[in-house]
Amino acid sequence: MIWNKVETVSKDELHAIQSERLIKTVNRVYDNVGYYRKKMDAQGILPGDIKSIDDLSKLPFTDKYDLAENYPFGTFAAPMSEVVRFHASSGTTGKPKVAGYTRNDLAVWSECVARCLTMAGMTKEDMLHVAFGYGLFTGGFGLHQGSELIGAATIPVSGGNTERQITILTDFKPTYLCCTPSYALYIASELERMGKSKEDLNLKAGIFGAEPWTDEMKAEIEKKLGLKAYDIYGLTEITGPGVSMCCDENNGLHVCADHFVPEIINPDTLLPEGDNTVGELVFTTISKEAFPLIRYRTRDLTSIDSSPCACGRTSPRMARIMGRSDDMLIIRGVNVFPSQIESVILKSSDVAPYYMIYVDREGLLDTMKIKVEMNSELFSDEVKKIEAVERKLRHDIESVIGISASVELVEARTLPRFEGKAKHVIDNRKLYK
Ligand code: DLL
Repeated sequence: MIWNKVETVSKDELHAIQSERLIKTVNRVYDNVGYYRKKMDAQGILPGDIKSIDDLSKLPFTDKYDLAENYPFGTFAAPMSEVVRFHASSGTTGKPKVAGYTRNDLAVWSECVARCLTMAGMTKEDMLHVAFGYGLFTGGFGLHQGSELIGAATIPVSGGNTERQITILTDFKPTYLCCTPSYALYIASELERMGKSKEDLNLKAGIFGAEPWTDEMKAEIEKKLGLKAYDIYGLTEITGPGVSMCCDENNGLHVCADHFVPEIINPDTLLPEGDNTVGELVFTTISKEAFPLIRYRTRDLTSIDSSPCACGRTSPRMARIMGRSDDMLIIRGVNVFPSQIESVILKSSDVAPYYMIYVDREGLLDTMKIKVEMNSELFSDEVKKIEAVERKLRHDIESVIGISASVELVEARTLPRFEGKAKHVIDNRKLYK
């Protein structure tokens, strides 16, 4: 099932929609936002130079530092009288990134989330348990609005209070659950601890996102909660969740490209990359009124595939996010993504899917220690067996990331649990400001 026929238009039709909307957006920001006018003037570009979407790469990039400099509302392109909502996300720059929405911006966002939920097979007959946080974070409100637009019965549980989440899951018996993948795993383990199982639930599918996760984690969640897991992607600056979502074919996330135009660039040369090459994802919003963004550098690393999908949608698909360029750890000169370590841990049946990565610097040498929780069977085993599992994990991790790391198995339930986005890395080297 497809929510909106625009998801299946031909390449030429999409090109025409994108071109018309880009031209409107460029005029809007040039006329209303000093920041964009100055940047375009400095590069000698006038709105008239943008004649179609093919001219996108003539426009300057925007990044989180530009937003911090113009905090909180300096890049808004609508008067405050038109703004009806704010959301914000904390940034590494110290200032939150603030998004403003007009009534129409909220309608477009809901429409995109409705498309995503439909990709997961949700209809008005379904019931959605929303365990994403409600508040400045976009997760709760975003999924909520899309679900109501479809007409599904929507439960605004928000994050936290896991026992209450489980009571609602077992009593209301929702057919869909949405939250971060790490919280889904936590809910599964608490369910077990409370002496319940997936048989007490009625979940058909789960819609998970807001943080990087792996295929192994997907398989683990599906097994433990007895559902089919879908990946939803988005970021506050672009709209929130609903920028893209995977369909049943599970071969990438369909981007709502009639509203958010994706590009992949090489983060070093800033030049556009072709299809199926990994690089930094950049978005231009072409229908937003309050907070349009031109060529916004997300720092997320992925690739784009524009070939048609067997589901019938023609929208470009992004591969599962492999990490953020600013989450990437450089350890002894080697680039390491936490997701690489996670996939090794999740393949081992001797440990639980809970881990923390500690990075330190001793003298001039970077060190990395990975703490992983044992599962209860291993915990009751003899020390020799535990040491053998530690050795195997150390070996497997080294062969995936290319450098050595120490591995320590710790008792079950001793590492932190996360109700929102998980934070798996503690970097004590203080290399960055
Ligand atoms: O996390 C919006 C969201 C809410 C998406 C609920 C999906 C579900 P921010 O807090 O601004 O917004 O964080 C955006 O989270 O740039 C990615 O690095 C990461 N992220 C979001 N979705 C995914 C995903 C929301 N499916 C940042 N896979 C983004 C990997 C994701 N990373």
